[in-house]
Order: sequence, then C-alpha cells, then structure tokens
Amino acid sequence: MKTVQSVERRERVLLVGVDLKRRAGASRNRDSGSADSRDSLEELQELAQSAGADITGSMLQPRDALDPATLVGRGKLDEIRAEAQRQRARLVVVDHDLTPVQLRNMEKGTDCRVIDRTQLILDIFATHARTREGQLQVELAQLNYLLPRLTGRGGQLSRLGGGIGTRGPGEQKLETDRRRIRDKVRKIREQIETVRRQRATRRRGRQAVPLATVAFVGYTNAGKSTLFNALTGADVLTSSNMFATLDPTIRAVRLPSRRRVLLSDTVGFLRDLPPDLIAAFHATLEEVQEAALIVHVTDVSNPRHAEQDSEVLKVLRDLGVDDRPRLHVLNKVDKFGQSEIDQLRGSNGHTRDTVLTSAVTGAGLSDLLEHIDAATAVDPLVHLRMKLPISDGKNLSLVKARGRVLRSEVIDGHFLLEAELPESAARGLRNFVLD
Ligand SMILES: Nc1nc2c(ncn2[C@@H]2O[C@H](COP(=O)(O)OP(=O)(O)OP(=O)(O)O)[C@@H](O)[C@H]2O)c(=O)[nH]1
Ligand SMILES: [Mg+2]
Repeated sequence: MKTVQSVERRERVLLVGVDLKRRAGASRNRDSGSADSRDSLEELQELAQSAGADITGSMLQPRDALDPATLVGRGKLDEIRAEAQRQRARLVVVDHDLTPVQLRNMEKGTDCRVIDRTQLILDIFATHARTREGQLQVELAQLNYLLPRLTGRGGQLSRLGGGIGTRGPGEQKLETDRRRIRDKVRKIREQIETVRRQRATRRRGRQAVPLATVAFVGYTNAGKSTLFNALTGADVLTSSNMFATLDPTIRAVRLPSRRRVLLSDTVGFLRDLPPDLIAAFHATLEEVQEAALIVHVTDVSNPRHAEQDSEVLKVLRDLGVDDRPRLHVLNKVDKFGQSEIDQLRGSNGHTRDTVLTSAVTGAGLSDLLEHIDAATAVDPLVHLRMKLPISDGKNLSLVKARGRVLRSEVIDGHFLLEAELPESAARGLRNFVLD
C-alpha cells in the first residue's frame, strides 16, 4: 500500500501549533497558550511518536487570526526555519489542517517538508490497517486528500510514485495525474464494495449460530486490546503506540454463567478526526452497530479522560448506538492508590454499570465478566436432556455454541445429551427434549 507522506523511522520532527487568541476579556495564560492548544499539541506529539518521529521540539504560535497564505504569518515562518535548523529537524508537523496554498508556502518558508494533522493520521492509519477493507479505506482517504492538492504542487507529484524528479510538470502532466488518481479512486471504491459483500456473508455465517456480540470501544490507548487479550487469551497487537488496532478482532469468551458471547475489540477513537477519515474509521466499527452490549473502556489515569469520554459518546451517537446497553470500564486503576480508587467509586460518574479494572494486574476482570454476563443475560439457563440424530449437525453445533454439554452418549444413531442452554435456544430444540 502506498503511504503518501511517509514519516520515516526516527525522523527528526519539529511540531508547530497555533494558539488562536480569544476575544479581548477572555482570560488566558499568555506564556504557555490556552489549555486546549497545549492539549492538542501534546496529542499531536503522541501521534507523531506513534508514526515513528523523533520530536526535537514544539512551538506554539499565538495568533489573532489564521493567515490564509501561510497559516502562521510570514515572520513566523522565519522563526520556524531557524528553530528547525537549530534542531536539525527536516520535517515540520503542523497541528492544523493546511490548505494547498498554506502547505506550499510553509514548505518554501521553512525549508522543511511540512505535513498537517490529517496527513499524519493518514500515515498512522496506513501503517496499522490490517484487513483489506481497512487498507482500501485508508488508501481512498489518502487519494481523496491528495487530489485537490495536486494543483500547483507539481514538485510533490513524485510522492505518488509517478513523475519522479519531474519538478513543475506542465498542466497536461497534472491532468494525466488527476485522471490516474480518479481512476484509482473508482477502482478502490469497487474493491471496497466487494470486500464488504464478502464480510457481510461471513457475518451471516456467524449469525447462523446466534451469540451476542459485546463490543469494546474507547479512546485510543485506553487499554481495550490489553483487556480483550486478558479476557480471551488472544494475542491481539497491543502497543503504547496509538491506533494499535485498526480492524475489529473477535473472539468467543465463556461467561461465569457458562454462556458464551463474542467479544469484539475495535479501533481507538480520536477527537477532530478529519472528515476524509471518518468513513474509513466507521468502516472499522461495523461490529459496534450490531453489538448487544457496548463496553466503553476509559484510561482513567489519563488527565484528559473526561474529554476523551465525551468524544467517544459523540461517535456512539454518530453511529446511532447511544441507546444500546452499555458498561463503563475505568481501566488502569493500578496507577492509583487505594484512597484514589475509593474516591473513584464514590464519584458521581460511578454507577451500577461502572467497573474498575486493571488489564495489566487483572484486578476487576472477573467483576467485568460478571457485569457482561448480567447485561447480556436476556434469558436464564435451563438444564435439559435430549436426543438428537447424529446427522443433525446444525442443532448439535447450536447446543455446543450456545450452551454447555455436561454428558453425551451415542445410542442407535442418536446423541443422548445432557446440557445447559439459554432458554431461548432450548425452545427451538423442544422436539428433541426427553422427560
Ligand atoms: N498501567 C496500565 N497500563 C495499561 C493497562 N491496560 C493497558 N495498558 C497499557 O496501555 C497501552 C495501550 O494499551 P492497548 O491495549 O494497546 O490500548 P487500546 O485501547 O487497544 O489502543 P488502540 O488500539 O490504539 O485504540 C499499552 O502500553 C498497555 O500496556 C492497565 O490496566 N494498566
Ligand atoms: Mg487496540
């Protein structure tokens, strides 16, 4: 897959943020910028590190308004160039989306390669997409992002792998490139459709054995994959890099009541996701739409967790699943002392549907499973004996998938089974039930 703006390993990077001054009268700290801009720059730093950057420094530029030509103003470009030279940084990452004109002028004025927030996120998505659909969606987003930026950016076309070394190709060359990209976009759209259809078929296959799906959602780095692994024993990629998971991963897990449900790990959320990426992101969240229960995982040790929570709730609203049964998991409590944990338990946000966990130490995991059990227990377990023809694969697999076989015996081409099953599953088997 093509990475339009690849951030090479350990590339030295200077971060630049813009702090828009509020109108007169609004209070803000002149020296360090508003809390919002600083938080945003800090998040950009984590993102850039995820992409393999070596952050040499960051600059927050106070501005009354954004400059349409250069974003930060011509004078500031000199400052950025000097700072980048001092730090030997060849790449500037800007915490703002840039218009094609701003991008060109910033590159000229700073003597550095410049990428914006969207390009950085695209780059991370490109490295982490694992399924075919995830990859295609990212490539589509990259191409769509690139298309309007071709005009007047002749020198950069080589990034497409096309006109290498062709500085400033003529309009004809630009037109050919545009056409090529549009063709590519159309082909990718078709491929995505095919992959979708295949995925829907696979999902129907799973639904033939109806198990409730429990979807883990949450801000990136909350610890979803670590929890998922701890509960299922699966080896899903976890990492301190953000966006470790881009595609949903599904495993069956047995609950304390011995019923089974499917757990689904999903990609982490992030605020201010560029519009181009929202479709790519939503495509990775199909499992959430169908979940019987949503488990919202929060890194409660992150000082910005409240803000991250509201981002997550916003996405759940966008996906139309905000009224779905939900558990709230406050993860990483191993970072707290007992008194802080007690405080968390006593706080307003703590309800019956809140569970405190540490995916690392295992604290609270059995509590979490019990909560999942209770929240998905639509029907009680029943104990029954039945007689099923050996050839009845469909019902046999239903008993195995949804329940637990306690004893089995083969007599006259039949299975004599003693099993525990949810009542709803048992209802469909009443013709085979003995006694
Ligand atoms: N101290 C502590 N660290 C944790 C805990 N759970 C996860 N982590 C760490 O947090 C980091 C992120 O964990 P992941 O499980 O990859 O997070 P995620 O929510 O799946 O992240 P994305 O896939 O990016 O959305 C890793 O370095 C984990 O080791 C926990 O309970 N305590
Ligand atoms: Mg993950």
